[in-house]
Amino acid sequence: MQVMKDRTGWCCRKHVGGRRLRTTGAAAFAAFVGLFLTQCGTTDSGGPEEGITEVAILNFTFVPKAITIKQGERVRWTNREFVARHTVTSGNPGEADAGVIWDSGGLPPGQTFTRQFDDLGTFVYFCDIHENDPGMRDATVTVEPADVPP
Ligand SMILES: [Cu+2]
Repeated sequence: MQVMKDRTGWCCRKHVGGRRLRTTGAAAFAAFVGLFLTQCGTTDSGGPEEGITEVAILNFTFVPKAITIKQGERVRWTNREFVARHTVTSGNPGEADAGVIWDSGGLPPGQTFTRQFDDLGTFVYFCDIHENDPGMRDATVTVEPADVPP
């Protein structure tokens, strides 16, 4: 009899405790999902993305003109002109290496071109449309090993 009572009481407390735990867990999970969605939204709305370096194309110049990234990271060029189209073309204008590694083709204003750099080295590039503009040639992406401490 005594044992039965104890067992019942223990069972009830456990049951209540369990329900409370589940409620807390659900609230925590909802909060986690909310946080996750908020972070996703922030990323999608144009904030800085990890592993992507931004280069603007503005006033017939790549800005910044020389960047250094880690191996495996990406570079995203955005044409920020009002009218002019530009390209992001590897190599040097008029030389045999022009456009061999990559060539974005013509980018109208507002359009982006993204490329991942898996190979080490310094990659020179230019705009195939305005290759005689000083700001549109001799731009570089330097790729360093990912494990080099800053
Ligand atoms: Cu151009």
